[in-house]
Amino acid sequence: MKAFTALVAASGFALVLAGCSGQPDGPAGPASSQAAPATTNVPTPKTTETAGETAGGAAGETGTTPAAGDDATTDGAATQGPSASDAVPVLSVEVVMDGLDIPWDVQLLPDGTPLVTERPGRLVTLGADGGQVEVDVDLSEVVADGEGGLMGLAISPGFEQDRTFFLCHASDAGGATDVRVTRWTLTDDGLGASADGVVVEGMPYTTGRHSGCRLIFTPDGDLLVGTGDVADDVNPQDLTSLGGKVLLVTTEGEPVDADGYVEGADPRILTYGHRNVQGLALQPGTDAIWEVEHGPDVDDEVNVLRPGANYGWNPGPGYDEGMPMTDLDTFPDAVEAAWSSGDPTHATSGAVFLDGPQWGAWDGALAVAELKGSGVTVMTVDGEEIVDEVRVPELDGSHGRLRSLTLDAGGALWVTTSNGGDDVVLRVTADTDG
Ligand SMILES: [Ca+2]
Repeated sequence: MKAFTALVAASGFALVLAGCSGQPDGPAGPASSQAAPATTNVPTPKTTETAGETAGGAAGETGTTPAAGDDATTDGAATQGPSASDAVPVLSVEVVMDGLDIPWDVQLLPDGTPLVTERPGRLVTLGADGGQVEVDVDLSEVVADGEGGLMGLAISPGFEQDRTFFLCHASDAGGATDVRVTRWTLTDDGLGASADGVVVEGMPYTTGRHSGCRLIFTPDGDLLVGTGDVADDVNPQDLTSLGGKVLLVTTEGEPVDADGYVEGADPRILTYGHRNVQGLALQPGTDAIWEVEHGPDVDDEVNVLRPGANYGWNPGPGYDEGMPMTDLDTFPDAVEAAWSSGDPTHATSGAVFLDGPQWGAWDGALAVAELKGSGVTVMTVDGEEIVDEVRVPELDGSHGRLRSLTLDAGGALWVTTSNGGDDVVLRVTADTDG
């Protein structure tokens, strides 16, 4: 951690995470966050056979058993201590939005209103009457194919002033298809949006496979962008390619440190050697960025990011998926994963740190969603070590494949499903009093 802190300090990338919930909202708490329904509204399980990760039939983490309820992880209750505050919480699960098609990301505006990206290229919200409505925005440049399409979403930390949000998506606006981050302005009524420029372009794209593309803000107001290797054997270790990386840029797309983090690299590259970054999460109370990526047939990874570090994926030549996720033989300095799934993979996707006393024993733990595993695993963290893991029983196989996790200002957990039809957005509240 010292080395990380030194690198962070040297780069001017000072993380101040007090009170950070991993959700880039402003301080205004949504009124709705405290108005959690008291009922345990667990809907009819939607675990029927559905499309894989992609309609295009990509393999690997795309999975052919989306509702299998992978049970490779432990299922016991965490035992952290005797006090009530250390109790494992009881969760209430509410369906907030439904009838969606691969809702890739959900983020909350400062007033608590959700914005949801659907991978085919739609942006959906809740209107003033609480009804579900598609945002009127021209997303015709979005290329939706396989795993690619409209993916990550981040709300500006200054949204109340600038009404700005950011999208990460495949695009044909530049001629050849690439993956890019674009900036948008939401109308005052929240029902429309207009384009406000390109932040990062030229992230590679091939078939849609391994397209990334997770966005989160740092507490300094800069953007972290998790990218995929697009199933190309060169990208992860190619320091001129933006594929298989985590990028750190300003909201104008400039490198936060003009000198960069990796010698000889594009200065926007914070870390490299990733396969397909699916989750990024800021750890409350520390200066650590955690990252989740898909392994091939084995070894999904959870990593703690250190600026400039190599995370060891090098599938060449010929995109050999038998190569290790962290190739220490070739790259002795590569950073080993904080957690690895082993065999089989769960197709770990979104991640967020749970934060708030209502989470009891899980307060401060890393929650990781699983596509193939069709659930959420809560990983108890001690510093940079994962010391325990437990599957969340209320979400274990209950809603099929789960994609993204976001914490709202009140500490409730928002979850998107990824079943490829009649998908939902869930809001999960915790209680340790019962
Ligand atoms: Ca690795």
